[in-house]
Amino acid sequence: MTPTRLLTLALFAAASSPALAVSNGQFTAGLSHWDTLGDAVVQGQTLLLTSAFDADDDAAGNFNFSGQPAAMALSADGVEVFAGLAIGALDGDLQAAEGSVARQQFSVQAGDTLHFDWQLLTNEQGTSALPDLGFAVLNGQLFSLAEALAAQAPGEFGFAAGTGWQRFSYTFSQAGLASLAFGVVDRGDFVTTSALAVQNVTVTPVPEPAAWALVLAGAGVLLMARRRG
Ligand SMILES: [Ca+2]
Ligand SMILES: [Ca+2]
Repeated sequence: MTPTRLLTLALFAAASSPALAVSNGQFTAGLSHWDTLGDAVVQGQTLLLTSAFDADDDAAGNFNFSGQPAAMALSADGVEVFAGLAIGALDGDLQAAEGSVARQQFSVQAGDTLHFDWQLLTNEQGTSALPDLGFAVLNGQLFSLAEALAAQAPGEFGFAAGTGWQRFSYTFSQAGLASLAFGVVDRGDFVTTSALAVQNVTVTPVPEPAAWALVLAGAGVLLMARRRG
């Protein structure tokens, strides 16, 4: 095998391994490969999860997008359990009431990094605003993304306010099956809807050591060949 051929093969191996771990993370196939609870829809390439039970949740109009009601929190078949949490785990100073969740399991290698872009949207505003919560859960660990009170930017999808788009990143320390969930809950009461918008769920693979060893070996052989020539 020529040094150039070896290097080409090695570069191909480094670039192509392993395959992307998350299925339909761009939501181009709607909700395919995602398990959902409550009000979940895909609009464009954005997953939208709301805390709207029905049209009566909001004086500002109907913020239920799917026709499926938000699910109860503090219930054995409710929001926390579906997300891989203990009942009550989404409570703050005020109790979680109802909301929606999307989840997926996928395989990762140690060193792989999960990314997704998110934004909390809400109609909770002003002095009576309640701390509705947007959250993510990885392998049972809760990550509080934002409370509604942090939404100071203009909203999208008809919501009064939003946090603006932000990026979540997490690097796995161990290989295995990863359980990802994200969602949103009303807290303190059942009304005045909040939503979690999610885009671009991807896992960036760590290059496999064997592949990089081949790359370096190939580069070394090329250098030696050039010196001789
Ligand atoms: Ca609600
Ligand atoms: Ca609310």
